[in-house]
Amino acid sequence: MKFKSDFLWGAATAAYQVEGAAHADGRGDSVWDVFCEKKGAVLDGSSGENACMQYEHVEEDVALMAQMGLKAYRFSLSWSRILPEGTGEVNQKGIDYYNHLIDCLKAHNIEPFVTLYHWDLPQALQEKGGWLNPDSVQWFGEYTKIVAEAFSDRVKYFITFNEPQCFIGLGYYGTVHAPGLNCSPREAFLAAHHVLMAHGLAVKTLRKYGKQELLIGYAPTGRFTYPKTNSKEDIQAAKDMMFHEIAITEWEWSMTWWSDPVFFGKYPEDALEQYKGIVPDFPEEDMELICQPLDFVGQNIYDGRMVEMGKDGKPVFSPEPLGFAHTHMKSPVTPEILYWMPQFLYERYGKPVVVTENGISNGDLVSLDGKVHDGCRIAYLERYLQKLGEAAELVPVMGYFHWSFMDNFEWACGYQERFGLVYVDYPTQKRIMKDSGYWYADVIRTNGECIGNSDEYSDRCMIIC
Ligand code: GCO
Repeated sequence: MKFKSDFLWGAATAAYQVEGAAHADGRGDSVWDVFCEKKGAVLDGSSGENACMQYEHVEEDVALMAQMGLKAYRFSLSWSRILPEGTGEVNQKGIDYYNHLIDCLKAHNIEPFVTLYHWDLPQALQEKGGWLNPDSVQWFGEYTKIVAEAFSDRVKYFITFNEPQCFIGLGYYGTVHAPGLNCSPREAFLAAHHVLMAHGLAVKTLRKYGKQELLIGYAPTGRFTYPKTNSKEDIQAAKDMMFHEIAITEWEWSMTWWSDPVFFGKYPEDALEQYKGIVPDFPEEDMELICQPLDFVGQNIYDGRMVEMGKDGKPVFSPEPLGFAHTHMKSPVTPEILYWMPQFLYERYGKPVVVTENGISNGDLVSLDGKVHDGCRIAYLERYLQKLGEAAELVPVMGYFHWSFMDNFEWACGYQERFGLVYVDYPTQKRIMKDSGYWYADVIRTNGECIGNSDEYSDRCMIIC
């Protein structure tokens, strides 16, 4: 058996992408509510105002998860639903909503995997400077304490931050995501540092106020690489590129800038050297706070780039062959990344690995038979999961979360990209389990044994990537 018998087969979503009910029951605005109002900010002019209305479809959605046989559901909490002003008064209706979701999941034996922060800072806190304000660390601590007290009797798994690379890289440093600040490099380093401190404080707070022994992780992303061949040189080249070169050239997208401090208590030396004079001088106590023991290495992994050892002993990217497969969103399809990344992560950080996100956007459409024959997603998943299975034979891999459980609001791309195992017809809020959802149910039921034997599905699948 490739996957352990208690392997966590899951699927993921995020609050702003699925909940809707953006102005219901006392929820305060988040930075995304405000950002979506800016003309041109979101491709189709949409927002998460209604999204999938999971707020009103909890039972139906959890029933679909149960039908799929999900062992775990990863979702995030909307901070401004719980604390409309970010700090201070708690909105009981927000707590009630998550209690209901958690209870429904538990009733179906689905493990809730709670992400504290998936990009939706309360707008009230953004107006005080957001992550640029050093107080943001304490704001996050206060929010985490409320979460621990309210939910940790039933929730065992927590993730602090989702992809800080994106909300700092695209939202602070850049303008593509909320709040779209376009700040200076020094400010971006500062905001990033506060986020890392908030992560550390959240871990401490969860451990202190948790009502049971909790399993805590973090879900960053990064620019990933894999070796062109199995040679020692190419493997080394892939690691050099990912762990060193990328942190030097693109710190905000690198893995090591965001994960080394969390696991080692220090920023990567070579990158620090590169950005000398721009990175503020951070005191040692900050680094100690950031570095709290974690129970697993969570990582969102979609794709990577192939690397080989150059003639001068320096790593180089290998060119993509013509016609290389890409998703609807134009991301490369590189299944090898789920073979190599768990090994690289385990080797560097020494903790069991959880793939906290992986999946494909596809141009899904409903066939005349009323079904969604998303053969392309099955082909993608089959290849990726086969590679994950090979990795799981070599290093500890605890779980896999498909992004996404259902189609949803894809940030600045609006509703144009469909990532779900469940199709959502937004005007009617009707859900249709896609072929990939039925296929994933088989994967879960057989604990991965059916991967590689999907003829039954490929026969009836139309490929519309
Ligand atoms: C991310 C986020 C998700 C996205 C998904 C597809 O990884 O960017 O966690 O919210 O929707 O990744 O782009």
